[in-house]
Formats: sequence, C-alpha cells, structure tokens
Amino acid sequence: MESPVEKIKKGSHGLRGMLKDSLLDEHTGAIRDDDQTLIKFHGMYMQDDRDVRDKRAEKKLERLYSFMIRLRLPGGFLTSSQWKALHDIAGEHSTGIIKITSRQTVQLHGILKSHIKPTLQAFNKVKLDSIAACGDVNRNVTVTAHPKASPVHEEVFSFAGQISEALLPKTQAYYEIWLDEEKIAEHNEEDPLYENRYLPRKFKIAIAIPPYNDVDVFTNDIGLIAIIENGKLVGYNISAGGGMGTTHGNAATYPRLATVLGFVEKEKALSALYEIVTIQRDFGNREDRKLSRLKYTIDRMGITAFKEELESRISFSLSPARDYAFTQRADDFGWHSDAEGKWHYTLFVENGRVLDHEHGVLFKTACLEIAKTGKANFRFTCNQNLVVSDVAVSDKDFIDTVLRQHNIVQHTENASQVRKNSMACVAFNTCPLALAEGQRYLPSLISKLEILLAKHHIEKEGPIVRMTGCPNGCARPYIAEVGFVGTAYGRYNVMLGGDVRGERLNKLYKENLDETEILNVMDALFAQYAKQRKGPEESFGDFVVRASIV
Ligand code: SRM
Ligand code: SF4
Repeated sequence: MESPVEKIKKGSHGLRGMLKDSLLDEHTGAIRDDDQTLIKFHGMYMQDDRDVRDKRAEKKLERLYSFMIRLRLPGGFLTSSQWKALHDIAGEHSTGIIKITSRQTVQLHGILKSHIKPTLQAFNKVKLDSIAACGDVNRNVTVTAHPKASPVHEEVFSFAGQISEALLPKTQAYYEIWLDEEKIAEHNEEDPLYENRYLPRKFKIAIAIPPYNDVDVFTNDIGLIAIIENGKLVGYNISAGGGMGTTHGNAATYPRLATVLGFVEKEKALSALYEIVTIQRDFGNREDRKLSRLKYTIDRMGITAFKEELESRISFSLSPARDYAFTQRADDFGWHSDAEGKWHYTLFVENGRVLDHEHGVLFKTACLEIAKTGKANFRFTCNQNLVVSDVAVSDKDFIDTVLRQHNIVQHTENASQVRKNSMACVAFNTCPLALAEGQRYLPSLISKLEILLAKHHIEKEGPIVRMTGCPNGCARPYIAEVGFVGTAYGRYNVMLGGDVRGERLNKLYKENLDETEILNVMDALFAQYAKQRKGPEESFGDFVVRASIV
C-alpha cells in the first residue's frame, strides 16, 4: 500500500493543498497536518521549540510553533545586495542567525506563521526563492566551493543552475500562495517529470571539481565529477545511489556511497541525470519511506539492470569512467586567488552559525559592512563555511581590514585543525527528529578533544569529526574519520574510519557512549595513533582501518 504522503501529494492540486486557509487560521501557530507535508516542497518546515515543549504542555499551552525557511541556492552563491537583504530579513522575521547548511545554502529559523509571506516576498525582491529546497523533489544542487578550483569553476557553477531549473516542479503554487500572483489554470502546469506524484523521496545532486571533494559527491543520489582535459571541461563521471540516512534498529536501512556508472560528455549530462530522476520516479519505493531513496532502488534493481534502464532511456551508452583524483574535502581557509586574479577569503564559521558572538567575533556585522560596499560576493561551502569572494586585488586590503577589525581573520587562523574540520547538524532545539544535541554540543566536545590531541602531540593532525543528533546523517557523519551519531540525549554511537577524500564509509566502533566514555575511548585511540602511525601522512581514518580497530 502506498504511504500516506503519496496520497497527500496526488491530492494537493499542484502542491497547493489548503495552505492558503492554513495561513489565515489565527487560532493556532501551526498549519494543517497535510499542509505540513506540502509546505516542504515550498522550502519550509513547521517546527516547535523543543526546549520549552514540556513546560508549555504542563501549562496546557500549544507548542511554540514556528517555521524554518531554506533557500534554493545552486552552487551556494549570493551577491552583496542579496546578502544585505538576507541580513535584514533574518533580523526582521527570524531568530537573526543565518545558518549555513551542509548543502551550501542558508536557513532561517523561528519564523512565525504570519511572517512567512513577508519573508518570501522580501527574498523574491532580490531574486531569491525557496522552491524545492525541501520535499520529494530535486534539492539544492551543490558545487565545489573553491572558486579558485580551476578555470572551469564558472562553467560548472552555471551548469548547477541549469540542473536546478530543469528539475524544478512546474506548479506555480509558490508564486500564487506566497507572492500573491494570479492563479494559473492547473492544466497549464503539466509536469512531465514529476507528474502529480513527484518523487518517492528527496533527491540530491552534487558536482565535484577534482581534486576537491568538499561536496562529498558520493553521498548524493547523483554525483557528477568534472573531468578536465587540457584545461577544458569535457564532461563528467556520473555516479548514482549515494545517501546517508539510516534508522536505529532498522537493519534494512544503511548509508551508501554512490556507484560510478561511467563518463558522459558535458552536452549530454543533463539528459543523463534527468533520466536517472525519471527511473527513480518510476521504480522507487512508494510504500515505505524508510526504503525509498535511490540507493535502495538501485540495490533492488541491481546496478547492471539500472544502467541498462538508464541507457535505454537516454538512447546512448555511457563511456567508461575517466581518471580523476580527489585529495581533500576540507575547505582552504584564508586568502586565495583564482585564475582571473580575483581574491577569495574562506572564513571559518563553526557549524555554519553566522552571528555576532559575545566574545567579539562579529560575523554578521562584518559581512554586512562588506556587503554594503558591493566589493565582494558571498559563497557557502558544504562544510558550512563562508567565502567572501570575487574581491578585486585593489579591494583586498580593505576587506582584510574589515575581517580583522571584527576578529574574523584571528578566529579563522587560531581555530585548531580539528575544530575547523568539524561539522554538526542543527538538532536541538528546532529539529523534531533530534535524539541528542548537535551544533549546540559539538564545540564543547571539540575543546575536550583538543586537549587530548595536544596531550599526544598530534594537534596538527586533527581528524575530520562530525556529529549528528540522530541517524539521519545531516552532517554526513558516516564518511567522517570520527562520526558521533546521537542515540539518546547525551549519548552517541562512535563511528570510525572514513578517509580524507570522502571515498570510504566509516564503521561502528562503540555504541551509545556518554561524554566520559567518549573521551576515554578517544584518549586511548589518539595515544595508539600517536605511537603507531606510519608518519604524519597517515590520517587517523586510515590508521584505524590499517590497525584493524574497525
Ligand atoms: Fe537533513 C531531515 C537539517 C543535510 C539527511 N534535515 C532534516 C530536517 C529537515 C528534519 C525534519 O525532517 O523535520 C532537519 C531540520 C533541522 C533544523 O531545525 O534545521 C535537517 N539536513 C539538515 C541541515 C540543515 C543540517 C545542517 O546543520 O546543515 C542540512 C540542510 C541541507 C540543505 O541545505 O538542503 C541537512 N540531511 C542533510 C544531509 C547532507 C547532505 O545532503 O549532503 C543528509 C544526508 C544525505 C542524504 O540525504 O542521505 C540529510 N535530513 C536527512 C534525513 C534522512 C534521509 C534519508 O534518506 O533517510 C532526514 C529525515 C527524512 O528525510 O526523513 C533529514
Ligand atoms: Fe535533525 Fe537528525 Fe538531521 Fe540532525 S541528523 S538535523 S538531528 S534529522
């Protein structure tokens, strides 16, 4: 039997549902149950403040409902005027914190129901939208963030925009509901890709430009790896079937790295990935949402049958995959110049939270000051960091001075390797699925891990540490060198053995540990690594695999 979500999608009249009525209902801060599913396709989630849930229940008060809005931002790029608008909108309608996500875009939290329309209308004025940022459709397309990556960056970045446009749902509901545009007859919205059923589940695409795998390309439903020959982009190796989400206690669920299917010339890449989406539409599991991602479809069909189905739909054969090599996933912090002589400063934003800190690191003030001058653009990375980008050489000193005056350069330079390489998901207080803390806790755990690394004189080798508040994997913990996956409040599974290139899943090492237990096992592991590693070039993730610790 089809899952209830399938019925909601089909009966939604192009994702409209009863959203207009839900918005007008002043008796509640919530929206109707079915509309909570549909609003995701418009880039929003209904949430409540979990910190005050019990207290409000005691007082018989409704939960403190609000909405999170996620922007659609292929390649994670904002102009200075868009940044200024984002700053103002965040202050006026949300908690004020601009949250950079692990998929290279931003979220605003705490938006009350009555503020949704003004928020989206303000974004629309600067040509930003949240269409399909969530829901059972293609989500934000990510791209290697280093603009200096190679001269092909611009071409790849613009391809991400084309993919995003080509895979947008055709319904005009967003414009009608949120921007008050006139209703369009539904028959004019026919959608050959999504039909009226959309996809069985969320769908994600990333493009990596080797040697950088900052996008963690193999964790996506579709991955494109740019193949550059003689300085020119010739096409992409295409991979399919990546995904991180699992469910505790459900052995049928698992994280999976995508399988490389072959090489496709750049002119044919869009049709190849479009047809992968149609295969998932037609063959994906619509009964059990836990087993409906493309990774399960592929494993059920078998990779050979899946590839044959794809080749019959695109009417050409993929060529054998071409050579490439990834060397790193971490961001390159600090100043770097690109092929055109423009400068880019990557600043470290712990867990993607852009705000003015009490201890004097003033991200928001500095970014606003820069945005007001129009002397830089802004790019987000899939490691939740921010690049102040496209700075002319004549403006570099000015931007550097602003970043220093607000303690950002100092903050970026002084943060330890392990902290800069770390990432946590949102989790409490807004995520309804969180079992344990994520971004609110990881910084303090990192401080304790820093002490252990220093004790064993390996602080320069800080491993990639990622934490999530539940097994859904939003910070991609299953490919971290050290992954902490929440099991209950204050407890985590410890996963070990990912590599620094994002090409190997880690494995479960210990289950359900509290902080004291975590620090004890990490102390012992760091001691062993310091003594037995082959040299500084052997990463912690490689060591635990070689030493058969996992
Ligand atoms: Fe995620 C659900 C936050 C990247 C796998 N994710 C959620 C929700 C919306 C909870 C919910 O369903 O109500 C979280 C909202 C928390 C909040 O309060 O903001 C949430 N996910 C995030 C973000 C904000 C984490 C972050 O701190 O950066 C990331 C937003 C990305 C974006 O801009 O689009 C985020 N989520 C990811 C990733 C990483 C990625 O895509 O590279 C994954 C793992 C990759 C994958 O999809 O397999 C991921 N999120 C999930 C899942 C598990 C999906 C599955 O296949 O089982 C869920 C739960 C679900 O879909 O049922 C989920
Ligand atoms: Fe929420 Fe779990 Fe995702 Fe963290 S990993 S944001 S707890 S769904």
